[in-house]
Amino acid sequence: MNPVRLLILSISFLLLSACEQSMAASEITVYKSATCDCCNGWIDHLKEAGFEVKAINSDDMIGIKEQYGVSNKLASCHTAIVDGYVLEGHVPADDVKRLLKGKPEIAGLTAPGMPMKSPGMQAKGLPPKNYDVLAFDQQGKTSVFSHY
Ligand SMILES: [Cu+2]
Repeated sequence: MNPVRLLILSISFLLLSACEQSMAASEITVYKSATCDCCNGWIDHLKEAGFEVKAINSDDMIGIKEQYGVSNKLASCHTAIVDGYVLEGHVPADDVKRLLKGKPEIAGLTAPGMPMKSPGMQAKGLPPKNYDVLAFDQQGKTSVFSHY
């Protein structure tokens, strides 16, 4: 094989593997207060579902929620960002996957408050139950994304 052809081949291989890497699970950045236990439970749930998670402790969660357009009514404990979307509170990993696949024109998803039967709030491995995950837009308008 001539060297130029070999070079082209290896470059395209490099590009291909870089591309595959970016297609792999998106990294989720989670802002939480240092003392939040259920936040860590949710982070474990995301990791188990295959997501890369970067957790950042903050002592200004109110400021972070303001910055990302999460109103009081929609607020929970942690605020996370993935691919430009906001994830507020105990949103199940399956919903995050559906969000990233469908890429709807919304600001993000929220599970307002602290639903007792949600990942991070209840014993590991139990299915989410008795709450709604809401999609919300820039104006704070909501619709039900998932019903558990
Ligand atoms: Cu919580």
